Amino acid sequence: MTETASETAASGAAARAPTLSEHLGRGALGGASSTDLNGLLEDVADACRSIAQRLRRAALTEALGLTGALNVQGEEVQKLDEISNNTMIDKLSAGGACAAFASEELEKPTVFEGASSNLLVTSDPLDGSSNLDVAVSVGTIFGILRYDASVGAPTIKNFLQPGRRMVAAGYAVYGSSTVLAISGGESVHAYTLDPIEDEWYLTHENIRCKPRGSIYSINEGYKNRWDEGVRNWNAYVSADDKATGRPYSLRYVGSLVADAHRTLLKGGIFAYPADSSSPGGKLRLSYEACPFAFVFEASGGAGTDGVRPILDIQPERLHERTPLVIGSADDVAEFAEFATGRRV
Ligand code: P6P
Repeated sequence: MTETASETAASGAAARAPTLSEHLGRGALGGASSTDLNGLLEDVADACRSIAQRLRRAALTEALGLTGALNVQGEEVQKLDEISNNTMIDKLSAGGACAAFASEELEKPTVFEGASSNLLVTSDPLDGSSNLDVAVSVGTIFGILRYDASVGAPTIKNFLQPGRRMVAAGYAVYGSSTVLAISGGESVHAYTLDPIEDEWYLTHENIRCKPRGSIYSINEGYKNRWDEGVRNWNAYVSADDKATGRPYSLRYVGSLVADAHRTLLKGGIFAYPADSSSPGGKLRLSYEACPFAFVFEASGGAGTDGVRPILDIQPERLHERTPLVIGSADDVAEFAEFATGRRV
């Protein structure tokens, strides 16, 4: 006989958390919930589950190191970048819920012929891969858009939509545990992969980013490249002033997903500003900045290019870069005051 939830609880066994699939079916995405979008997210989650498995065994299967190729950005491609990208393509193609896939690893989007879908996925399949050889947390980042399928097969132009038009976004962080965070724009939920059952279970329901934190995250090694406003902000957050909770602690993993996930859960601010060597910023607008800005705004936080909301920026090119500042709303607003010179 199947125990009721109260009987399960009475027996001392905690009621099992819902799986990702169950939670999506109960409307985890809020107003964005729909059969096709829920199905696509399950395909993305399947891809992240497979990527997690490959990462854990990479050193044992000679999957670490470089392929010897350069990607469209001119960056060296790690074997696991290629494996992760192919895993995403295979899972999205098999799922049939995605019309086309744009990726950091692909110059142009991959169109899935015959898919009866108007959903587009844009992704960095394995962000932070330069950290793989030293077993530091890395991640997968994704954003989901819709396009007008009446115009026929999607083209690169269909991806060039402001992040505000995304219908869902999220990321997986492959760290001390494997956590998948998703948002439909109204809330953010995160699921932890049970490595024994190989199943995603809800572990962080309705994540809220606190209005102000006490951690800042930036590569201070570049401070001589920053403009004056950023240097003034950096001096402010690291100054000793107990009354205003300063200095903040500095935490910088050098892996966007790890730094962003910590900022979402603990509050504070992550900044990768423009600098003299990267005048347009380093991080990519469509498949790194937009998904995180979407998630942070849905959690009550903020995401800007230092001044403007990331989600309001109209992309001109698929692999366009941008400065990125994400985190607690008050911390992000304070950064903008320094960046614009309103505070010194
Ligand atoms: P830097 C990793 O290479 C990455 O793309 C992001 O994951 C990370 O936030 C950033 O670059 C780190 O860059 O210049 O501080 O090493």
